Parts: sequence; C-alpha cells; structure tokens
Amino acid sequence: MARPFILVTNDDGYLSPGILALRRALEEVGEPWVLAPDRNWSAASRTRVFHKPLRVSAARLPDGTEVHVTNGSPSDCVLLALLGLAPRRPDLVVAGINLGANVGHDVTYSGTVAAAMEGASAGIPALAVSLDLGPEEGQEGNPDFEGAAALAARVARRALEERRLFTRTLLNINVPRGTPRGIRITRLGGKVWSDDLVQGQDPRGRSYYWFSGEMLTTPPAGEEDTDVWAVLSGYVSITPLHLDLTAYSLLSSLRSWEGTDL
Ligand SMILES: [Mn+2]
Repeated sequence: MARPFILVTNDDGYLSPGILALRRALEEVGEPWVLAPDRNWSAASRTRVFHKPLRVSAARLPDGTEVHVTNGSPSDCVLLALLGLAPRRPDLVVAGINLGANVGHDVTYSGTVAAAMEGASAGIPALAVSLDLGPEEGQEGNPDFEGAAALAARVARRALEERRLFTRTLLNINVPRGTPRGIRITRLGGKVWSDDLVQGQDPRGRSYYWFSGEMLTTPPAGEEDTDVWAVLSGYVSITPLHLDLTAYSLLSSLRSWEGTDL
C-alpha cells in the first residue's frame, strides 16, 4: 500500500508549536501535508468563510518545512484541501495539537474538533488532538508536544489500520498534563468552563464586556467514564464523536406531535 496521505491542520495557526510537533511525528505513519490557518481561530467552531475570497499561500514552519496557509477557518482548510488543493484525497485528517484540552460540552466551540468533523463529514477518518495546559492555558508548564504528537501518531497508525470503523466518525483525543497514566476510551462529559462576565470601561468611557471564567480542575465524581474525568485524572482520553446530534430518546415521544396543530 502507498504511504497514507495525511491532511494536517489546526485552529491555533500554522506557527503553533502543536502543529509542528504533530507534522513531524506523522512522518512515521505516512505523508503529512499541511494546510493550516494563517492566524489563531481558537473557539471558531465549524466556521465557514463565505463572505470574502479565500487566499492560499506557501509558508514555512519554524523547522523550514514548506506548508500551505490560508486566511480561512480550520473547517475551510479541510474543505479547500478536499476540493482540490491537496494533491490527492487524504486517507486521514488530523487536527492539532491544540493548545488546551477540548473536552465535554466545550467541544462544540473547538475549531480543532470542527476540522476533524469536516473530515468525518466527508467520510475520511479524522483525529482531533489536544493537549491540556491547565487552567491558565499558557505554555508556562513546558507542555510536552513531542509526547502528545508521538501518541497521536500511534493512534493515527491504528486508525488507518482499522479505518473501516470510522464511517463519518472522528476520534477526539485529549492528552493530560504530565506523564499519562494510561488510555481511557470515554464519552463526552459536561461543561468544563464556568462562564463569568467582566464589565469595564474603555478609555473613551464606553462599557465593554469580556468573557472570563474558571476551568474545572478536579475530576467530577461519578463521571469516571467521561473525557473530562479522564484528562483531569491524568489519562489520555479518546472519545469517538459523530455529527448526528439527534436526541434519539425524544423521537418517539415527540412523534405524537405529528398530525396535530400543536
Ligand atoms: Mn486552539
């Protein structure tokens, strides 16, 4: 079999240390090809840019690797590649490594997960890879991108071997801080951020609002099967996700609405 062709993107922008480590590690698995945003699109979710033309240009990662960058979103990156910019159809889409965990309800905010969703939606196995940086979301703790990238590469190899499992499904991978205690296959947990709104005044005397909040730091009791618990407990979390958001448990009760005037 030819070397698997792997589309690599992210939502932190092509200069993020996460995508550099990821691309390098994926060379062990196949042929990585990078098309990434030229800026940070974190929390862009599955944004599509329709209101202006997209540009694609050549750029270099800090290690000199030639890549493609665009002013489009993470989802746009995947679609641009699939609609003709990539030299061939990818065997795998890998997004990351995101600076910060993407777990629980918050996955729908994530541009990293959205890029993987775009791959899954096109029927291509896809991985979203994120590294927990803790409540500060900074790089002070010397995050282990190499370790997370090596793990992502091992999952990528396994996903390619078992690609028939991944029909319109993606794997959301979150790597904890420090040395992982093992791997847990998980379901999505709940909210990780407790949102807060800070009001202030700008120098011209007008009010502004700035979202703030706190991240959960202790594993939620009774939710040992969730991604939130796993990452906060020091485990690598792997959650299979799909785009079918239907609440199947409600379908049969709501069907009684059919044929009525409500
Ligand atoms: Mn991000």
